[in-house]
Amino acid sequence: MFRILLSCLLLCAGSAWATDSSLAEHSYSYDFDEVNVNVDPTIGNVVNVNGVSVSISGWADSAQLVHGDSGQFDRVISANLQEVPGYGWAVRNSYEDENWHQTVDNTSSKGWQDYDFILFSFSSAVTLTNIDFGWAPTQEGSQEVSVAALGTSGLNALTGQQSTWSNIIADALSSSYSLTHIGNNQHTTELNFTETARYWLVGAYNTVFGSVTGGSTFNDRYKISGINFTKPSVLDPDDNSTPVNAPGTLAIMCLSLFIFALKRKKVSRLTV
Ligand SMILES: [Ca+2]
Ligand SMILES: [Ca+2]
Repeated sequence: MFRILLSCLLLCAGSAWATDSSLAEHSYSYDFDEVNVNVDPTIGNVVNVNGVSVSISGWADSAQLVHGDSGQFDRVISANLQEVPGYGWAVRNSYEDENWHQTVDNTSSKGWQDYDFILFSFSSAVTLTNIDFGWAPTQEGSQEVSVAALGTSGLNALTGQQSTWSNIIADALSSSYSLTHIGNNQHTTELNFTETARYWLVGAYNTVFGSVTGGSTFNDRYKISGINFTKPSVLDPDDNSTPVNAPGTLAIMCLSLFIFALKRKKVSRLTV
């Protein structure tokens, strides 16, 4: 009987695991209706997107490393974010004046090579799937964007403000993509990440993150108007079908089998 009970318990545990592994994904859009400028999405003016808190912060390599700087001021430090109404969000790094027509860019009228990035922080791990752009000067050359999914070490390197972009994404999944024109002042980029992360860097094309075939550097500048992301969830509320291996159903089955086994043993004793 103990064997039967043990088998039932193992069956229940195994089936519960099978149910958890069949995760569904939900897609969400964040179009900056509300914005919390912070590295920590749970602090400040918390913005909730279907149960996920999101915040944004600006970053650029516009400070000099103590040792080993290339002469292009390679150290990544925080930068200001600025909304350009009707177009999207941009970064104003420490080189740029307040009244400029701001963009997320790798261009500089002063000849510096610096890359603006926006960090998206999420309260739980998500997969970034699309980036929307409110403006991009495609007449100035092909427009590309770089993206990285940061882990804890990358986040610490970023917020420590003593690292280069190469240091920050050393352990991260990263890639670069072309922008696709979809309408007047509207561009989008579809990403192909399958992993989840709480921290996503999105910024001006930097080949350290990955190269785009036929891409062009130091001519990328745009405003970011929104992102799409997916979040894994255990149960799909839109799915009305009854799970075959529901743990509750299995628990009842196990209990029935256990009672049946108990009765059978009693009968066996009486017939001896
Ligand atoms: Ca720089
Ligand atoms: Ca380009």
